[in-house]
Amino acid sequence: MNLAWQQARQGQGQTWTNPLVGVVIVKSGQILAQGYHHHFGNSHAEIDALSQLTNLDQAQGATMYVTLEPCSHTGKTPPCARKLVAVGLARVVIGQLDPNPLVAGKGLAILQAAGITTRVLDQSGGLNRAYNFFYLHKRPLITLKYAASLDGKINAAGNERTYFTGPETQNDSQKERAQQQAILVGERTLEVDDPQLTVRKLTTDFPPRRLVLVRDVDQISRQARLFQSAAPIWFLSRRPSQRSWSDNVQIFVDPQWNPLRISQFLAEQGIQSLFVEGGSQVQAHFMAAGLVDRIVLYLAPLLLGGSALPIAQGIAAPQALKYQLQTQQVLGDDLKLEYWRR
Ligand code: AOF
Ligand code: ZN
Repeated sequence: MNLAWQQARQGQGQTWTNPLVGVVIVKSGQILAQGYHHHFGNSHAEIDALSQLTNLDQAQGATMYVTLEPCSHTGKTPPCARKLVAVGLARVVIGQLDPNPLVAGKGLAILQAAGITTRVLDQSGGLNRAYNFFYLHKRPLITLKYAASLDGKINAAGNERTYFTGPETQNDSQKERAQQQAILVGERTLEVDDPQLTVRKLTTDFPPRRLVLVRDVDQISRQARLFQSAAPIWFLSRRPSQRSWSDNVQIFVDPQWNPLRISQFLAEQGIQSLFVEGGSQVQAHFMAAGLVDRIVLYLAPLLLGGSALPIAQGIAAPQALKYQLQTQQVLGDDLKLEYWRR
């Protein structure tokens, strides 16, 4: 299964809302074939591995290690579980069951009904965290990212963009961004930072949707650097637009956009992960709504002091919310701390 997880990881960044899946086929102590899900819409991992065999007869009596329960549905491709039965596998070891209701146990049932020996390990290998979260909670996994000083401030006062973390942190936050299906900023961040919200050194065919929460989308400057890239932009506007926009821009109107509505909206769009980048007001609202599942905190070695803004200024969470430290990492002079909701 370790090898199958390694296979699966090769699809990183290319499977979009589909899961990373890897497969190893073994017979008489020998690896016959390996495979993985390469790209959204392409063959599933099981079919990729079977296609490596010189002759499908080799699969007769073999064992397949597959990181995710084989599918039972006809989607972009035919059901894998039926194919595994047809080629005569003797045994299938499954990393985790598929939480997607299209499959959810039905793939396993097909294998069992055909007399194939099965075993489910209930282990994900750390893969597909957003995918699993999405189907379990029916909403995207929400990560809040911010950089703070030692006195818990997030930026210097005023209307200027402040950069107090080092290049290693900048690099890492690019990597974090690349793994998200949607990233969100508020209107003020758009004005003050003028971010592009793109993934530089792009290694994915599926850049995150760039979401901007605005009062009135028609007030947004056309000169914003956001418009320099063709990656999708979704404006969440309280007011409808009277203007025309380029093809990569979509406008979603709701007079009462708030974290819960944003989360529900993204769930309807099938978006499994959201990265809330700023500013402090938007982040504070997500905290207050209890909608922060994961926090990425970059701690920089300085005191900003004075009138700098503290984290979550002005809005308190309704009760204390507990998080658990998952990883810690030194990034140059900064420290990265990753927390998950308990
Ligand atoms: C994948 N790759 O290797 C496996 C998947 O839209 P479809 O037809 O590609 O089906 C996507 C679903 O198929 C996915 O949510 C999961 O339930 C199942 N298994 N999907 O993209 C794979 N094994
Ligand atoms: Zn499949």
